Amino acid sequence: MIRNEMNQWKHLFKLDPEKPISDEALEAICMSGTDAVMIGGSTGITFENTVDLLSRVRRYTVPCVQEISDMESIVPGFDLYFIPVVMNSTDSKWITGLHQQAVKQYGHRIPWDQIVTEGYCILNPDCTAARITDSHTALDEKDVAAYAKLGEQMFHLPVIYLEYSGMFGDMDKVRSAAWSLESARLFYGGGISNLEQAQQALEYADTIVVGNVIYTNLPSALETVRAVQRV
Ligand code: 1GP
Repeated sequence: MIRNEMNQWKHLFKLDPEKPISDEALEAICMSGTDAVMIGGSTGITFENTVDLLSRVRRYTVPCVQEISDMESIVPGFDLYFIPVVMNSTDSKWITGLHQQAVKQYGHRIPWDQIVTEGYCILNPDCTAARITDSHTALDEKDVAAYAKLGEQMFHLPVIYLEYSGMFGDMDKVRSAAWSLESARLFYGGGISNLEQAQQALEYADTIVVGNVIYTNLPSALETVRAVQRV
């Protein structure tokens, strides 16, 4: 079952439906050997651009998951739905607020066996996600480790996601999160733009998420997959 397979995933490409991608580039991403393609982003996500990208990715056999940032853009037909809970947001809307509204509205139709809740800890103060969620990003290694442990042990979240979107992060913080976890998977995303950075992040993270470099340097993006083929 795909949920169990997810526990083996080491590499994800994250595609932003707002950003154009050619058929050739999309084919290269989907055929790259990545474990799954995640579709999502912080701004400009609509039902239309999400369903369009999903249908293009479905030409290939690679698993495809949606990371939901907005209730209006939820599209049926993904393999899994990743729901961020932003643990270090100062606004409860991003911790349980929107989630409660979604359950209230769609509760009877939510495919719970396809839902994967991610305990986000956003660490790049300049990224869009940090600004939108008003996250408290001035965190040291112990803070990050405590968030990771809290997410795993108190909320039983299956995934802890250290988000540095747009910059390559502090690997000491990734290590401290990794060491504090027992069973949750540790996702790392942010600024991975070449094979070496992918390898560095994989020293501690279980799964790396590669996003922006797809749009700025496709060959380098594709090279990051080699990091998991060696591990
Ligand atoms: C963004 O964590 C992902 O949500 C990946 O970050 O776009 O910086 O690769 P980049």
